[in-house]
Amino acid sequence: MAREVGRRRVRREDPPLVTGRATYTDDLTEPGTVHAAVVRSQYAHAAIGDVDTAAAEAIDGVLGVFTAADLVASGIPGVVRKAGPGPDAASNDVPLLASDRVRYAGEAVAFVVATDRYVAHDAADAVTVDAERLPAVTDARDAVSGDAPAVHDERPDNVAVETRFGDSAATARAFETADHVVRLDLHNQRLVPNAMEPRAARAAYDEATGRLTVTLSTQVPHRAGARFAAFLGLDRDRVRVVAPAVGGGFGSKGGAPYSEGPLAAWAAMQLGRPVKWAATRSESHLTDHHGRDISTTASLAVDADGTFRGLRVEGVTNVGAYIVWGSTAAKNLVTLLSGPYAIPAISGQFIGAYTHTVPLAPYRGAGRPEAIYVVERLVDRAAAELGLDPAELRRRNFVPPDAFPYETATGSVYDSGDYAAAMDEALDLVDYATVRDRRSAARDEGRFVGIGVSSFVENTGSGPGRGETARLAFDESGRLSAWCGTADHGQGHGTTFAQLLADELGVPYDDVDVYEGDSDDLPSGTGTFGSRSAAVGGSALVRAADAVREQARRLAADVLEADVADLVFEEGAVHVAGSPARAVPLPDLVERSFDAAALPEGVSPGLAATAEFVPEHLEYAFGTHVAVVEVDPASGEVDLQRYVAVDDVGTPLNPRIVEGQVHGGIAQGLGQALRERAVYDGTGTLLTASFQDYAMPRAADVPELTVGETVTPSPHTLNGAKGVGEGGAIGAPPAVVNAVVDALSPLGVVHVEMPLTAERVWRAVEDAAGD
Ligand code: MCN
Repeated sequence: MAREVGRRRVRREDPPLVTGRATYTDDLTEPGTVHAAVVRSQYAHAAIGDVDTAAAEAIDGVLGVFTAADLVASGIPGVVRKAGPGPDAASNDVPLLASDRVRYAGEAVAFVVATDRYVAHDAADAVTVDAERLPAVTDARDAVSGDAPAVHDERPDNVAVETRFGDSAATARAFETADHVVRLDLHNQRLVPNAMEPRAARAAYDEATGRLTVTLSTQVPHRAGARFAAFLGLDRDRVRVVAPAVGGGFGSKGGAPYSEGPLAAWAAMQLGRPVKWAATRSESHLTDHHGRDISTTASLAVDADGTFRGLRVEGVTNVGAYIVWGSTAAKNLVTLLSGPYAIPAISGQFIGAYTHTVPLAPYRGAGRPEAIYVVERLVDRAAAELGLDPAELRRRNFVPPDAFPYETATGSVYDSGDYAAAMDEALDLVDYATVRDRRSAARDEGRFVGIGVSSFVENTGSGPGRGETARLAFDESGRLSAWCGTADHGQGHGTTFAQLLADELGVPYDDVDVYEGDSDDLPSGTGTFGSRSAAVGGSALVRAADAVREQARRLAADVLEADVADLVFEEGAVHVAGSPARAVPLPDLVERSFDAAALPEGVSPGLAATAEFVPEHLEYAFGTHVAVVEVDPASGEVDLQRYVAVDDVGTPLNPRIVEGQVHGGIAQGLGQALRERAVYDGTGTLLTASFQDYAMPRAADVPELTVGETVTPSPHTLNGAKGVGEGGAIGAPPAVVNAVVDALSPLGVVHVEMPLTAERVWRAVEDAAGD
């Protein structure tokens, strides 16, 4: 049988998704469902007095208007605990509904339920909140300057988390003895996650069974179930969370403690009616936890021959009004500061600052793009100052292929890689030498062509210790059903996992059905984030397949009258070792497994197994991306002419899906590099609260992408896979910024802050001319 893994199968999940037939949470319209809307703070910072709900309650069709006082009166906590960012973070609870203070514009103050969605929104408008506006701070550095309003009275310095890392003495020695030091101040701007489908929840409580069913647009059904149970004081097994079709998440639906789902569940229990809430697009902009927002000052110590000696990074992260996952990004950032390079000494400090902005959470890459941006901008700066070719400088410092496993100065252990091979492939694909020649020729004509390289490494798999569960079962017709605790929300697990299992068990691809997204299906599950599903979920499936093969061998031993130890499972049949003709095909064994009379003693009917894979390590995917641009210094317009990406994701299960993931990531990375930015004004009002003001990349902004690969399997996963979901968003921003700075270097431009809008590029040119 031809191998399925490695085939470029078209995604089986696409037909319903692209023809509008998929069911998302907000499509659920069971009779009896009532609708919720949220009263939100207009102000970023205000003291809250009376919340007057009388006018709203008087509206026909309104079933309830709930405030923080109602939650407390009903005996539930009124807060969700922060998501546990670790011992280095200050602790805070996130209120479900604000009571005495609001801390960001859009924070929930009251929850309205009505028979009709429009009535619910009208009623929300009719609630009057007695709010005394207070001064706000939205910039992280301002927040910790000692001269800013306190976001939480108990932390007047606004420091939410503080992390020191690395050996500062070793770094100091490297800086003292190195030939050169290059330094850059960078800001990695705040982004809105912008999933296609805004967040949504529908909750129904069944009095008879005492079970709550929450249909939720989520990346983590099991985790969400645990959160709902804890919040409502229900036993964990009384809560079922189902994720139907989920229109993307990018981290924003990864289990952060949002208010609306738990409130819908609580209201459903109070009212005895199923309650549905779905965010409007503006609510998404205002309240989906944002990403990035880290300012750094970074220096690289480098010798004249280009050898990297040390790296020092100090940064301030804007965690927003509550620390939700705020230190995760900083932690990922620190662990990746070596990039793909051997840098002997790395140290620094990060502060997470509270501000009057929506909380920060992981967003595609979650600290990894921020780290690689710092490193890759510094590497290009060093190349420019040393007069070295940027690709050559990278090559001289890559961790060599014979050095794996390689432990970096910040404690990450890279599993496997050949970083130069990936870069060489990318340089070949873009035809680096020719582009560099064209760039020189263009300069002679007064045109500004630039080429930017970015090489990266990224931790994937979300290990160690965070496992995944999978279950396999054949039915009597011979079809294989697979359940996995990962939760597809656009990645194509149904296709890739079926391919994986087809090979593992020698069954036709079309006979494998993959199910995810229902917490009732499996005793435990972790979910989909951190590019972990292929590596960790895939390994759990392989382990379950191992167990099924073992069962098949035991059944075959009876049929073949052979010792189990002499039997081999191969190509969908069990045969006696050395005698392939003495074989029983799997379909026969499946049939036999349901014949109780034929089963050996102690063997239960059916071929089925549940297994867990708990990774002990992370897997480090890597790659090199190259952008070619032409910049018009008079207008500041950037013309992205070519984009080449070479990603090494270990063993690709489905290269077409890998490519699709790389494309998607690059589109988001280009969005960050060129267009997107969440902007708060000084009062804490989000100025970019709609697509009119927040510039998402469109199809026309993404050039034809040339995607290549190298393949270095991970020794840590059972299928050789590393993750791919975030690589594009990591590689693209530095590739584009490096290209634009390269193009403008003859004009003295050394840096342009993202997003590289025409105005910013033009100003950078003007500023350089004025220097
Ligand atoms: N894959 C593969 N071979 C590999 C690695 C992955 O064929 N060696 C396939 C997988 O089987 C899966 C897809 O590629 O179908 C992505 O796999 P993986 O890298 O394991 O990532 P996850 O499935 O765990 O998805 C999470 C990742 C993250 S962290 C973000 S953010 C992101 C991303 O996926 N958000 C997405 N891609 C997204 N794609 C869509 N459409 N929507 C999102 O919200």
